[in-house]
Amino acid sequence: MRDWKGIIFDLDGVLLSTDHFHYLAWKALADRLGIPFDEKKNDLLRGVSRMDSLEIILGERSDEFSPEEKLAFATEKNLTYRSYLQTLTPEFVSPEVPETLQKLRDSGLRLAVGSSSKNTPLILEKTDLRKYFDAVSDGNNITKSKPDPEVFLKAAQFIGLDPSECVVVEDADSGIEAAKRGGFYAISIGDSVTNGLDDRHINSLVELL
Ligand code: B16
Ligand code: MG
Repeated sequence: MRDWKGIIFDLDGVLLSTDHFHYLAWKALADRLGIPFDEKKNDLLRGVSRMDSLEIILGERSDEFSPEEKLAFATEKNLTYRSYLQTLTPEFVSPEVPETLQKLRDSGLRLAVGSSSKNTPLILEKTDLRKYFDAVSDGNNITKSKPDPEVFLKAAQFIGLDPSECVVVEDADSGIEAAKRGGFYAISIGDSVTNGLDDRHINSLVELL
């Protein structure tokens, strides 16, 4: 690898996966509204903001609801999702994740989180992962969601580096596109990235070492 100075990690799908919690929370809402929703559709929501996810779920029925109703739906989903997040513990994270983060830090790299999720602070606290990062950029400090590069550009700014000096690790097409649009080297992980925009693919974070 080139002489990188920093690594920006997407949270959900990279450092841990709360996919199933998202699924259960959206499913409860979709069932109540009589809208079909399954795990395959849930996969389309990776890295997508909460309100954009809601629009994907409502689909053709989007026009039936007012902006106020949509906000209430998103809040309802988030309350269910957060009740699942309360069950998170450090053991929920694969042991190789903190081990790898510590080794990367020890090698002098600056580390940041770049996540669309407004629940990032809660997730990092419950899993005890916050201490590995020099900075966190998340859904609370951005106005434009992935595939806009804002969340990663802010992360790079927070750790005092230029995008050309940083790697982004992502599990979703929207995040890989955001990284490339921001001028970052983009590494995909898992099997959900299919847009072919990634510079490199890994199967485990250990490969970053
Ligand atoms: P919230 P990431 C993303 O996290 C999730 O992949 C996506 O499913 C979710 O809709 C989005 O965060 C917003 O999350 O409702 O908690 O603000 O992959 O960017 O870390
Ligand atoms: Mg993700």
